[in-house]
Amino acid sequence: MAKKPKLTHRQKRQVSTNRSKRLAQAPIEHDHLGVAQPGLVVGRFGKHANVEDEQGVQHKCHIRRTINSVVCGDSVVFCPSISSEPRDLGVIEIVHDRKTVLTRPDFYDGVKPIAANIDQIIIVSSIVPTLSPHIIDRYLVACEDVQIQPVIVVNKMELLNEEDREMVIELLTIYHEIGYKVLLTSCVTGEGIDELAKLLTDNISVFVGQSGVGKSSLVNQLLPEADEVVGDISDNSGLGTHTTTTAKLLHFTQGGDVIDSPGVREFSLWHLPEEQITRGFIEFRDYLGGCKFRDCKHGDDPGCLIRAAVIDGDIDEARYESYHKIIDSMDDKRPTYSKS
Ligand SMILES: Nc1nc2c(ncn2[C@@H]2O[C@H](COP(=O)(O)OP(=O)(O)O)[C@@H](O)[C@H]2O)c(=O)[nH]1
Ligand SMILES: [Mg+2]
Ligand SMILES: [Zn+2]
Repeated sequence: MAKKPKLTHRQKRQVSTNRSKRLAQAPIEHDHLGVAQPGLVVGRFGKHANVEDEQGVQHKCHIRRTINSVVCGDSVVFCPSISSEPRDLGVIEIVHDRKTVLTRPDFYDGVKPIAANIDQIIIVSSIVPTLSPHIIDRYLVACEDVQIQPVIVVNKMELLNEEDREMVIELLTIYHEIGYKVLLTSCVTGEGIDELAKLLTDNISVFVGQSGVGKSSLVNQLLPEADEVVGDISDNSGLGTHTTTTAKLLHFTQGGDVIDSPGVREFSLWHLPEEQITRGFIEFRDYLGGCKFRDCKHGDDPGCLIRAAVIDGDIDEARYESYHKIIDSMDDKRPTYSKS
């Protein structure tokens, strides 16, 4: 495939202006539309979206073509269809500014939004085969980048004996110390489920984590329609996940919402610049700007404050190693593109 020519900002603006002018001239069908009202986007598929009104009723809607993007979690103004004809849809008129936005890197379009107004990201890990703090660290960096509060959940805890349990708790102490919420859960014994439910109440959350750690199982415990997410698009099918971002927002029984989609689960950090990864280790922030050299890599560079803090025991050594492992892996993770 030919490489897409890069448009300048001026060119992009021109295209956008022309498009808006053309669409403004297009006739708008109003006959079947009711009064404009607030709504929440709970489903997104193809050119349509499902919007929930304040009574909890869902309306299938078109999206005004002048609107840049609509994703699950968006707060909108929409006109429902008042016609009895099923093919007459409502229309989303306005998308309110987003508090937060979860994005996905896309080669053609840069960074694409996949979900909006998320309050917290539940990072789920499991103690089988082994707990990987490094994977938790990767997710934490991504959460810090989008500035959404993370919660660390370690699931399948009932599989551990007392001794191993102590070890896992010890391993997680560092996360607690640097300010993160940590929750131990089990879908088998119910450990931590009430606490998790409390954290989810009044928030829009997303669950991320590797396949098999128990994300669906945890979500299902708290949904009124328990089989809503079971048998969902396979986490590891790898099929179509780059072309579609079908997402849905579901309500928990005790309050709070979850947004689920393959795109959300893919949420990763290969597109981040190095400085952003450094800032993603929140306990490093106190030292940033203090290293002797401006381009310090925080390795064995002379006069590195971060390394000094590790030696002094003020920064956890495992987190420091994790940081370098991420930096080292970044080049491999950027997909090679030009081959196609
Ligand atoms: N022993 C144990 N197994 C669990 C627990 N939670 C989930 N599982 C099992 O782990 C497997 C993967 O769970 P699933 O929810 O599909 O994980 P997902 O890929 O992260 O959505 C399933 O066989 C679940 O029954 C738990 O707390 N303890
Ligand atoms: Mg699942
Ligand atoms: Zn340094």
